[in-house]
Amino acid sequence: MRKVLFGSLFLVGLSLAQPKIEVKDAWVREVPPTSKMSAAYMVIENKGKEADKLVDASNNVSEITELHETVEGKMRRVKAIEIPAGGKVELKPGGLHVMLINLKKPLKEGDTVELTLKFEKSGEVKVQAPVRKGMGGHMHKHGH
Ligand SMILES: [Cu+2]
Repeated sequence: MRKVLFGSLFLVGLSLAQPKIEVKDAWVREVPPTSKMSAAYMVIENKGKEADKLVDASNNVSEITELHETVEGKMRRVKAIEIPAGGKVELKPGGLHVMLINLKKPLKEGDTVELTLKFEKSGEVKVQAPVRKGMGGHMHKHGH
Protein backbone atom coordinates (compact mmCIF):
# COMPACT_ATOMS: atom_id res chain seq x y z
CA MET A 1 0.00 0.00 0.00
CA ARG A 2 2.75 2.39 0.94
CA LYS A 3 4.43 1.66 -2.36
CA VAL A 4 1.31 2.62 -4.33
CA LEU A 5 0.93 5.92 -2.49
CA PHE A 6 4.56 6.80 -2.99
CA GLY A 7 4.27 6.01 -6.68
CA SER A 8 1.28 8.26 -7.26
CA LEU A 9 2.88 11.16 -5.39
CA PHE A 10 5.90 10.83 -7.58
CA LEU A 11 3.71 10.97 -10.70
CA VAL A 12 1.94 14.13 -9.52
CA GLY A 13 5.28 15.81 -8.93
CA LEU A 14 6.49 14.78 -12.35
CA SER A 15 3.45 16.05 -14.24
CA LEU A 16 3.60 19.43 -12.50
CA ALA A 17 7.23 19.85 -13.40
CA GLN A 18 6.70 19.11 -17.09
CA PRO A 19 4.87 21.50 -19.35
CA LYS A 20 2.52 19.34 -21.34
CA ILE A 21 0.72 21.73 -23.62
CA GLU A 22 2.47 23.34 -26.55
CA VAL A 23 0.80 25.88 -28.80
CA LYS A 24 2.23 26.36 -32.28
CA ASP A 25 1.51 28.42 -35.39
CA ALA A 26 -0.97 30.72 -33.68
CA TRP A 27 -2.43 33.46 -35.88
CA VAL A 28 -5.39 35.78 -36.05
CA ARG A 29 -7.28 36.57 -39.21
CA GLU A 30 -7.06 40.11 -40.56
CA VAL A 31 -10.51 41.63 -40.92
CA PRO A 32 -11.86 44.75 -42.67
CA PRO A 33 -12.04 47.80 -40.35
CA THR A 34 -15.84 47.54 -40.32
CA SER A 35 -15.75 44.05 -38.85
CA LYS A 36 -16.18 43.66 -35.10
CA MET A 37 -15.18 40.01 -35.07
CA SER A 38 -12.21 37.88 -35.90
CA ALA A 39 -10.89 34.46 -35.04
CA ALA A 40 -7.64 32.94 -33.80
CA TYR A 41 -6.24 29.66 -35.07
CA MET A 42 -3.40 27.45 -33.82
CA VAL A 43 -2.16 23.93 -33.29
CA ILE A 44 -2.38 22.68 -29.69
CA GLU A 45 -0.20 19.73 -28.83
CA ASN A 46 -0.47 17.68 -25.65
CA LYS A 47 2.79 15.98 -24.83
CA GLY A 48 1.49 14.69 -21.52
CA LYS A 49 0.09 11.32 -20.62
CA GLU A 50 -3.32 12.67 -19.69
CA ALA A 51 -5.93 14.33 -21.85
CA ASP A 52 -6.41 18.03 -21.19
CA LYS A 53 -9.09 20.51 -22.18
CA LEU A 54 -9.02 24.07 -23.40
CA VAL A 55 -11.81 25.51 -21.26
CA ASP A 56 -11.51 29.29 -21.67
CA ALA A 57 -9.54 32.02 -23.38
CA SER A 58 -9.01 35.76 -23.24
CA ASN A 59 -7.12 38.31 -25.35
CA ASN A 60 -6.09 41.96 -25.46
CA VAL A 61 -7.97 43.10 -28.57
CA SER A 62 -11.59 42.06 -28.07
CA GLU A 63 -14.11 42.37 -25.25
CA ILE A 64 -15.36 38.80 -25.54
CA THR A 65 -13.49 35.58 -26.27
CA GLU A 66 -15.34 32.36 -27.04
CA LEU A 67 -14.42 28.85 -28.12
CA HIS A 68 -16.23 27.98 -31.36
CA GLU A 69 -16.57 25.23 -33.89
CA THR A 70 -17.92 25.45 -37.41
CA VAL A 71 -20.40 22.79 -38.43
CA GLU A 72 -21.88 22.85 -41.91
CA GLY A 73 -20.83 26.45 -42.38
CA LYS A 74 -22.37 27.64 -39.12
CA MET A 75 -20.46 28.57 -36.01
CA ARG A 76 -21.49 27.49 -32.58
CA ARG A 77 -20.01 27.88 -29.15
CA VAL A 78 -18.36 24.91 -27.47
CA LYS A 79 -17.72 24.56 -23.74
CA ALA A 80 -14.30 22.99 -24.13
CA ILE A 81 -11.88 21.62 -26.69
CA GLU A 82 -10.35 18.32 -25.65
CA ILE A 83 -6.69 17.73 -26.41
CA PRO A 84 -5.99 13.97 -26.27
CA ALA A 85 -2.91 12.65 -24.43
CA GLY A 86 0.01 12.53 -26.84
CA GLY A 87 -2.13 14.07 -29.56
CA LYS A 88 -2.83 17.43 -31.13
CA VAL A 89 -5.80 19.46 -32.23
CA GLU A 90 -5.71 21.96 -35.06
CA LEU A 91 -7.80 25.10 -34.82
CA LYS A 92 -8.26 26.26 -38.41
CA PRO A 93 -10.61 28.15 -40.71
CA GLY A 94 -13.79 26.12 -41.22
CA GLY A 95 -13.26 24.18 -37.99
CA LEU A 96 -12.47 24.89 -34.38
CA HIS A 97 -11.39 28.43 -33.54
CA VAL A 98 -11.10 31.00 -30.79
CA MET A 99 -13.65 33.71 -31.57
CA LEU A 100 -12.74 37.32 -30.85
CA ILE A 101 -15.96 39.33 -30.44
CA ASN A 102 -16.35 43.12 -30.15
CA LEU A 103 -12.90 44.13 -31.33
CA LYS A 104 -11.58 47.23 -29.59
CA LYS A 105 -9.64 48.29 -32.71
CA PRO A 106 -9.26 47.07 -36.29
CA LEU A 107 -6.80 44.22 -36.80
CA LYS A 108 -4.18 44.72 -39.48
CA GLU A 109 -1.61 42.36 -40.86
CA GLY A 110 1.56 42.78 -38.78
CA ASP A 111 -0.28 43.37 -35.48
CA THR A 112 0.18 40.91 -32.65
CA VAL A 113 -2.61 39.61 -30.43
CA GLU A 114 -1.86 38.37 -26.94
CA LEU A 115 -3.92 35.29 -26.27
CA THR A 116 -4.28 33.62 -22.90
CA LEU A 117 -5.53 30.05 -23.14
CA LYS A 118 -6.85 28.33 -20.03
CA PHE A 119 -6.49 24.59 -19.78
CA GLU A 120 -8.29 22.44 -17.23
CA LYS A 121 -5.11 20.73 -16.03
CA SER A 122 -2.18 22.70 -17.42
CA GLY A 123 -3.49 26.12 -16.39
CA GLU A 124 -2.83 29.27 -18.39
CA VAL A 125 -0.73 29.33 -21.53
CA LYS A 126 0.09 32.70 -23.08
CA VAL A 127 0.58 32.95 -26.83
CA GLN A 128 1.57 35.78 -29.19
CA ALA A 129 -0.49 35.45 -32.35
CA PRO A 130 0.43 37.54 -35.41
CA VAL A 131 -2.37 38.94 -37.54
CA ARG A 132 -2.35 37.49 -41.05
CA LYS A 133 -4.53 37.55 -44.09
CA GLY A 134 -6.69 34.44 -44.11
CA MET A 135 -6.37 31.89 -46.87
CA GLY A 136 -9.70 31.60 -48.60
CA GLY A 137 -12.92 33.08 -47.29
CA HIS A 138 -11.98 36.52 -48.64
CA MET A 139 -14.60 39.01 -49.65
CA HIS A 140 -13.81 39.55 -53.29
CA LYS A 141 -15.00 42.57 -55.14
CA HIS A 142 -16.58 41.71 -58.44
CA GLY A 143 -16.74 43.93 -61.47
CA HIS A 144 -14.60 47.01 -62.05
CU1 LIG B 1 -16.76 31.69 -34.38
